[in-house]
Amino acid sequence: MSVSLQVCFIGRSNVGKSSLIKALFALVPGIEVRVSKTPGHTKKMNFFKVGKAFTLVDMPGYGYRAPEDFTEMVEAYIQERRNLKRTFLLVDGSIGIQEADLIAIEMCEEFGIPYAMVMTKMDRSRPAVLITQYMQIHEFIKSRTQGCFPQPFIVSSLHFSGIHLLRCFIAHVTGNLQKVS
Ligand SMILES: Nc1nc2c(ncn2[C@@H]2O[C@H](COP(=O)(O)OP(=O)(O)OP(=O)(O)O)[C@@H](O)[C@H]2O)c(=O)[nH]1
Ligand SMILES: [Mg+2]
Repeated sequence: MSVSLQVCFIGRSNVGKSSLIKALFALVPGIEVRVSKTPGHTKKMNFFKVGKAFTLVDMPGYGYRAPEDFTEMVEAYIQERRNLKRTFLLVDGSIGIQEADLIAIEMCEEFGIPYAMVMTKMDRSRPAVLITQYMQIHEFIKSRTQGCFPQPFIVSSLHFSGIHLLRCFIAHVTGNLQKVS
């Protein structure tokens, strides 16, 4: 039996993982993602199938109010990583990389999994703050990571900014971008 290709979303609690999945694929039948103002809302890994194309994996958040079994649950999944094509590590665009993110980054680096950073909630920051954060994250990726895709995505799930580009990237990494002749 073939297992669907997967992409997963990790990040601190409340960074916007579930909201991003909703913004990306809410029109797909069966994708009903729960989001909440309360950090630590997603307690278990949730798998959402996008038809037969691929599966999205919504992770519980780490850091504040993370589930107690977070490390075992997520590390076990990441280590096994059958058919995991890309991991998206979400960072709050208005505050940048935090201490807790460094642990997640280390985990991705240690297990050698290809990952990309996504700056969330871009609607909350003034353009000057956003560009400063972007440059800092860009510099961090360049100087301190090996397995990270070189350019961070910038998104707002509220305003749907940057969503189309990320959707195309996911289609690309899962081999679903149709060739146009
Ligand atoms: N302004 C703004 N708010 C957002 C955006 N994305 C998410 N939020 C808000 O941030 C809060 C947390 O969103 P979730 O998507 O539940 O965050 P999460 O990372 O899944 O959180 P946990 O499951 O608790 O780890 C909610 O109140 C969302 O409405 C965004 O792009 N812009
Ligand atoms: Mg969630």
